[in-house]
Amino acid sequence: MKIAIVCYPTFGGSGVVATELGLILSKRGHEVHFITYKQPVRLEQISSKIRFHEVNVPEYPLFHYQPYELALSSKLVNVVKHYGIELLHVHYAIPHAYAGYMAKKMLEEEGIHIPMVTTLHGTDINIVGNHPFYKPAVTFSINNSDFVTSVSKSLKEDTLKFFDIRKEIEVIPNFIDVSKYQQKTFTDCQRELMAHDDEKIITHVSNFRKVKRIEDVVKVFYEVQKKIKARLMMVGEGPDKELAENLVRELKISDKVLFLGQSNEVDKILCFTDLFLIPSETESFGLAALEAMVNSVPVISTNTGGLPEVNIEGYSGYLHNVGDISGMANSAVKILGDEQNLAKFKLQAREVAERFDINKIVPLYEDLYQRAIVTA
Ligand code: GMT
Repeated sequence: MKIAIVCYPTFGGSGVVATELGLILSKRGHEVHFITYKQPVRLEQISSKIRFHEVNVPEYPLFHYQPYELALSSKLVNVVKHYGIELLHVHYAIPHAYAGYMAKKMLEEEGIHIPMVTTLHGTDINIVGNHPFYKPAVTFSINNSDFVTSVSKSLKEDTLKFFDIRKEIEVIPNFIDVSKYQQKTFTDCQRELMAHDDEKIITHVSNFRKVKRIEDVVKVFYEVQKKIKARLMMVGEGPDKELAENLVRELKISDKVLFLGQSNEVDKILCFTDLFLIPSETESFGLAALEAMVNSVPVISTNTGGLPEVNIEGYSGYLHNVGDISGMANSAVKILGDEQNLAKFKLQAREVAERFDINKIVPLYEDLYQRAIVTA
């Protein structure tokens, strides 16, 4: 198949899912064209089966806001026509499905009928979509997609609850390439540069947005380090970083907390991590938790959104209500405080992650694409 993928090219989340999906589809013989404003972070290899088309938005002084959707839909029309694309897979209802719909309509004028699959990742539904201002555009974009998928059951339920949806939503969970994490080369980890042998390493990775509640990460760690020798690795950049840094100083734990910034080496950090914290307000899925688990790292998370579909209570980790600092800290101590228990949770975290192996999930997309192409 010849597939065009539209996504955000950013670190983490939907951008990573879309990029990894495109890469594996190309390895399985499909031709994949990425269309976005910047080369996606994980799209390292361009080949005859993988192309990248950059969306440029011409600057016109007349426009107060430069029209990205217009530029994207025009780019989509050109790429579909010139490369004989058979299917559009857009990640995010707005603005991508919105622009995709316009492209479809323009192509229909020329007698070209192309199906559009929209994957919902959460932020557009739970945060942006729920803002009444964007509601009509999100509803329209979903209802006018040919096929719609969501990354968790919980996100599907939320979408049906918040919007007037006439389309069937199929759940296709996010995935991880388990084969990339087969051998743990602990010697490469350089654990000793990060912590002493008798200290446990706790990690948080996110874009430090408000929804991630990174102050809760610091508060939970503060409680844990009173009982267990530990260090906290904070990986990422974002608007709430300063708040967390201030809190660390206030609590006088600066010597135990490292802010590592944005990193391309998250797997290396996870390799020496003992426990992962993700106390988010909501997560449609929680890819960061899955990335921790495939590295055999147990997870303490909140019990909102799709997190309970990824982190299994009492098995791969523990789940608590949003803001339940003492609950999360107690569970962390329960896992870290007993070496045998920690070893058991590490194995179990890995076992759960394997259920989301890319080779189990990608055929679900291929099957959907085939159905979409046949019905176009
Ligand atoms: O969580 C973020 O800030 C990034 C966001 C995105 O759009 O990339 O992540 C969303 O999509 C991911 C991939 O499907 C999910 O794993 C995240 O849970 C989801 N984030 C939220 O729902 C807050």
